[in-house]
Amino acid sequence: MPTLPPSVRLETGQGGLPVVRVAAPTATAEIYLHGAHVTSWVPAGQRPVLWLSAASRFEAASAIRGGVPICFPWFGARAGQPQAPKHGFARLSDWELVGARDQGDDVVVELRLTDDDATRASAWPYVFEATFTVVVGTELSMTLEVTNRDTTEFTFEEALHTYVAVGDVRSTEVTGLEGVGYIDRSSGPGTVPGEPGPARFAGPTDRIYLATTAQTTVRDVTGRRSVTTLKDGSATTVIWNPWVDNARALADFGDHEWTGMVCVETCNVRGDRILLEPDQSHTVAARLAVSGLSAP
Ligand code: TA6
Repeated sequence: MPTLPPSVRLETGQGGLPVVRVAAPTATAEIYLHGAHVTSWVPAGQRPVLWLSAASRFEAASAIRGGVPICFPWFGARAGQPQAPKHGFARLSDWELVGARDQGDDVVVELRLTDDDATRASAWPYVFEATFTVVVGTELSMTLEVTNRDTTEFTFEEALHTYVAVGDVRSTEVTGLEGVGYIDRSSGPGTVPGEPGPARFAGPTDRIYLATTAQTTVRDVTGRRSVTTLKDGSATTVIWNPWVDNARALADFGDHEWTGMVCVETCNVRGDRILLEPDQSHTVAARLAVSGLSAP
């Protein structure tokens, strides 16, 4: 167990799972070791920025519903491997707490996941090291670095599957993806041409925007605030809201909770997946900032 500064405590969280509780001068946060899952970030004077389902399971066999699940080393279903867990094994794995430190008014927490017998027997059997660094402050910065420790090349997909809390998704828009083509998973596998305006939500929405490194902003009109995501090392952005029927179908998602969230995910998936030769590393990062709503 690493030595922790007074701003960081390792405690027992929901379901008896270990949780890192951070109290920085400018924000609080919670990070479960199960999945290296950031479940809460609350900058001083703000409401929680991350959405977390009241129906979430907190148990070893399940992913936490809300916060920031890490999808790795594949996204969605694993092609040809129906038994493989959706979105990879990282969000179901127990990560190691490597250390934590104060950095000015911010707090830095570092977690690590490496291959083990279970991952080597999985649909992605490679030797790897993944480090997840979270900086908690007026911004929330999350950086996932993956290193190939194997003797052969490998490819992987990844997503920081961020659930943003909003006042009402029906009056929320996401800017920054104008003109970017996307795969509309609600309607079919083909790529749809980009739209001139912001993304708005009027039904089930599950879109994979390919080849975009752009910053996005969630403009939450009802909640009267904006949440901006600046990304680095990411070529794909996914947005998701399940709407009525899909939310009902998910056991760990309250029937009426869909109005209060939208996922804006910093990813490298499908054609944007990452190839690493032995000893090479790749880093993907998302930096979230919150502000009052400015005029469009
Ligand atoms: O990122 C969008 C998505 O892949 C959707 O298709 C939707 O199913 C969502 O993730 C949640 O997946 P989960 O496995 O957590 O239920």
